[in-house]
Amino acid sequence: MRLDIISIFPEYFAPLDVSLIGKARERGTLDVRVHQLRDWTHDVHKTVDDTPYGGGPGMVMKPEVWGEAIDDVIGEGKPRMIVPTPSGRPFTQELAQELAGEPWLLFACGRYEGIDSRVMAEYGSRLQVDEVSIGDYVLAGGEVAVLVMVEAVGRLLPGVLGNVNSVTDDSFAPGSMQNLVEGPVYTKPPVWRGHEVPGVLLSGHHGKVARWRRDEALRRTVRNRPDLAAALDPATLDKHDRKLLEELAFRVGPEDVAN
Ligand code: 6GU
Repeated sequence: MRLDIISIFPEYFAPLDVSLIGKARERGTLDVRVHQLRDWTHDVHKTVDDTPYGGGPGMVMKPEVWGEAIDDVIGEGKPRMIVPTPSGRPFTQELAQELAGEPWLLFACGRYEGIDSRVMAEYGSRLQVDEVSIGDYVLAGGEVAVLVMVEAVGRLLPGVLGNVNSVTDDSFAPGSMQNLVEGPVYTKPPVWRGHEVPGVLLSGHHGKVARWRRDEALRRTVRNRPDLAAALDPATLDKHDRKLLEELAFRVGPEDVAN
């Protein structure tokens, strides 16, 4: 997969040299190219922004420099273009899976109040363009959001993760324990500072271990993600699940307020 990233802070992407993504780049699984937007300015100050039409706070990134940069980076090619912005569609595991199936992604990182909207209109008529948000909070720029997306997408590429199962076990992966977050995990030693590993995990009884893990996943989902718990499909719950949810004073059903 080829990834192009255009930003006024290319240094932000140094982490892509390390860990799983760095290894994938060394192997050639990932071809990551980071570009300095200011290389496409023509003035001595390398200006990339200007005041917003209609007034208001902050600055808007100028369309001309973005147009020249994107034209040069893509040439005759047609990458899928991702524009990180807090006003975008939510970045989810489903979108990560979809992006992992693309041969070429172009990330256009805005700073300030965003990029002149005509840039998205222009390329939206030639490429698939998605404005994407990584969550309900505001970052100073799209760079960190792009790091998040590249890591989430990169680990899904064939051969990037050592263990194929670590992808299918993901909390939000299709076919994992649907709509449940994962429960706690333990390794040796069996007792640490007086805290014991739950005995069932040492029992060697696979059925009991699986049941315990599901119980813990349900507990944690109710406690930390009442939104996911409220959306549980009753058809995916067995009698044991229902009993546990009852004990947690959690009712499944449309009328119920979370918790
Ligand atoms: Cl993608 N960009 C910025 N600047 N802030 C965000 C975001 C993106 N997603 C959530 N907050």
